[in-house]
Amino acid sequence: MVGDVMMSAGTITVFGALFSPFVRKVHVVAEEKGIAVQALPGNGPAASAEFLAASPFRKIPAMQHGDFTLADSTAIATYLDALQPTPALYPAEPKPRGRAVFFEEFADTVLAAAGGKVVFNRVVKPRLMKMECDEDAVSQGLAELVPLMAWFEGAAPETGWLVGGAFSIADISVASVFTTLAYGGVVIDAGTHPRSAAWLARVQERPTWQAVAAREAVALKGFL
Ligand SMILES: N[C@@H](CCC(=O)N[C@@H](CS)C(=O)NCC(=O)O)C(=O)O
Repeated sequence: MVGDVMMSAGTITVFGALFSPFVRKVHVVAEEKGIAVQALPGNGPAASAEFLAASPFRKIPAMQHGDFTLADSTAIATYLDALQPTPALYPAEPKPRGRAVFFEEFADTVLAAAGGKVVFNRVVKPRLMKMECDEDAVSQGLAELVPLMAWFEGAAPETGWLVGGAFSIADISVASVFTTLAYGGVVIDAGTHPRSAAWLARVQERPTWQAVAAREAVALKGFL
């Protein structure tokens, strides 16, 4: 929830643009938990002292909660899950918990790295940096995505969520990377990847996701 709706955890400040899968992940986690978010810009020539204090390596997202600061989406999601335990987004049982973190890592490392080559070159470079798209890098990213998306199609559930029957950080993390990939023209083909496409639609239909998507549309107006 955004704005003046005060919950028990109070308001957190999240630095960074919602275009980033890692920033979106943190916003959705907060939304699921009813934690109010103040969204502020992250890195750049005019980076604030507050952002720099929260993010030692100038990466987004970073977070401030009172006098506590933290960087990295997984660290922030873990913090928020402990701060506001319901609904739990990291399963408590050992096997689903491990599996959920595995999906989170899949999203944040291999999937984001491959997809990032496409999105960075097709969107960030031309629109933000006024640089030319490197088509070779795009082709490499697209080629790397093929086996990853094939694997994910086998892992995606026919119904419900990725891990243990409950919506979790696994769903948020992977869906957030696919959402950013769509900005770069990488859209899951429902014909060849029906389970993945249906699962992504389920995630993106959630009211919490929709709330963040509405803020994202406003924040990115004029950029995309
Ligand atoms: N593992 C980090 C990754 C953060 C990250 O790489 N963010 C990118 C934006 S998507 C960034 O800040 N890039 C700017 C840079 O590398 O200087 C997380 O989950 O938060």
